Amino acid sequence: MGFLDSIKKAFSGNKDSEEYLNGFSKTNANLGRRLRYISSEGKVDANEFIDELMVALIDSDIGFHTAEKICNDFLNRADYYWRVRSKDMMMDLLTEAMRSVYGEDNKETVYAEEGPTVILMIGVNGSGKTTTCAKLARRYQNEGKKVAMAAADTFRAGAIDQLKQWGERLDVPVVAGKDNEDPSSVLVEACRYAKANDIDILICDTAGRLQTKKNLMAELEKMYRVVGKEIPGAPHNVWLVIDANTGQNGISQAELFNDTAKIDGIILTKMDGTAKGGIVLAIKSELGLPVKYIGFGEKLDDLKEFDVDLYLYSIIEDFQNEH
Ligand SMILES: Nc1nc2c(ncn2[C@@H]2O[C@H](COP(=O)(O)OP(=O)(O)O)[C@@H](O)[C@H]2O)c(=O)[nH]1
Ligand SMILES: [Mg+2]
Repeated sequence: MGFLDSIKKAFSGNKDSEEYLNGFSKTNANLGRRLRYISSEGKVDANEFIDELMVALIDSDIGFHTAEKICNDFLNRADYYWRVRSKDMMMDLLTEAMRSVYGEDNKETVYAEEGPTVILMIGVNGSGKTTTCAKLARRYQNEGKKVAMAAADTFRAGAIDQLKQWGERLDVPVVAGKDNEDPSSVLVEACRYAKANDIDILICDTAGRLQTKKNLMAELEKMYRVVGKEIPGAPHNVWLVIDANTGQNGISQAELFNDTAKIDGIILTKMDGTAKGGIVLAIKSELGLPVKYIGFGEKLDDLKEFDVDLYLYSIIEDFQNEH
């Protein structure tokens, strides 16, 4: 069985396959369609093929360096087969090259052995942090966990009420401070609440100010320190939320945060509105950070765990269409 067949099989058997295909439909319509065109039997020249492949990958926001890695990996694999130039074989080798450049999924979610597990959500304003807190709360609730949320974004007007409203809808307690209160003091209060109420998972929504590296570092360090004092080992998971539409700018944001403080994973939101789904590969290969979840919409259930095989198949699926 070829590589493409194996991910197609994984795709068909997965419960999230339909949401993935819908969520990545714009990327697929762009990348998958173009791959279909450039891999068609007519193309004879390897250089011409690689040039077009580079452009198609970059247009999906895979990023120059990662696109180059994929092309080189592909060429190494394709060398022997080049003369055969079967369309399916090309695609087989290309998806295998993408999978290989993605590498291994290197980080599992960490759960506290005892007491509350703390998840800290960070990221710039508008990236989707508050909405994603609610979506995560729903997921953990569905798993039978006792969940609480902390409204530690005390800077953005309306942010506290927004989280409180989600809390009411979900029937999840929200520990909130007052506007302009120090976010760290809200986190302390939330940790104490979680300990006193046997909470399994505490999800903390934080402020997302774009600021200088030095201030950002000081603010994040303080937050990590105070929760670590209240609950040993906390924050167990720090997830950076990025709006997929921001493309290469999102990668720069991730770089800034990653240089500044410990980040365990990325949550990419608003994938439903963009053709730039290649950003997943760029984040993993350029920053070494795994994508944990993908946001496919504004509703509570529109958050799916990231799965690399499902992802790869969904962004190139259109390749298989006959037109
Ligand atoms: N289409 C879509 N919209 C989203 C997604 N995630 C968040 N949003 C919307 O993006 C906007 C900003 O989200 P919010 O959670 O307030 O961002 P925050 O400032 O980082 O807390 C809101 O209108 C959300 O409904 C997603 O995955 N898809
Ligand atoms: Mg918010």
